Amino acid sequence: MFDLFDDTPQPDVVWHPAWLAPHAAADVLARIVAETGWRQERIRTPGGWVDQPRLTAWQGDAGAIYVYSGIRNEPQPWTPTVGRLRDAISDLCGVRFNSVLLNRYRTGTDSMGWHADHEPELGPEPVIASLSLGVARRFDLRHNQTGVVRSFRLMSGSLLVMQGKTQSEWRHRVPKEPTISGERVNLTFRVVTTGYRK
Ligand SMILES: O=C(O)CCC(=O)C(=O)O
Ligand SMILES: [Mn+2]
Repeated sequence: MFDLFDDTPQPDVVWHPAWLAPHAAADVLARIVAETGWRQERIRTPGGWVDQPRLTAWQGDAGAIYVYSGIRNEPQPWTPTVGRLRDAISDLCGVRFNSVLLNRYRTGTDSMGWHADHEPELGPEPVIASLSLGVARRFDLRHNQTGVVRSFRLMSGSLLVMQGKTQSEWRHRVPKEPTISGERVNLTFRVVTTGYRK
């Protein structure tokens, strides 16, 4: 509920908790799991190379190359289901998304650590639309300056649009929840400047 006297920081997000109905979200999840070319990427840590704790895929328009954590992502072509979601979510947001990162959290022990999506090819105030499918997981946003944390429970079919200074002034993560056994797939639709990376 809005509190007129609460001046603690709030991230610039728009949340649609039930953008897709549960049955539609389940149908979309099954299609995306089957259509996608999932990859197990490895990342360098102080202790050596390790598997990322999730599977990923990058789809987009030709030339929408995205580099993060030292991984160069050449886009795979849009699959039919993801292309339809891109069109609907682009209409909703008034932004023509040209790429999407798919993350597949196989169980509650798959996760994503604190980070911001602030690579230069995303521009200074990116609009990133995050669609969740499958088991509900916690999503935390932490304000860089104050440490204030805002938590969401991202349910199947929910759409969280991050915009404005959400990437420059906040970090976000999907923490491990070892008691959860179900699978979750998340899609973050993005606009990357094409031609930025060769
Ligand atoms: O799985 C999520 O909800 C977040 C994914 C995310 O932060 C990302 O893809 O950059
Ligand atoms: Mn992110």
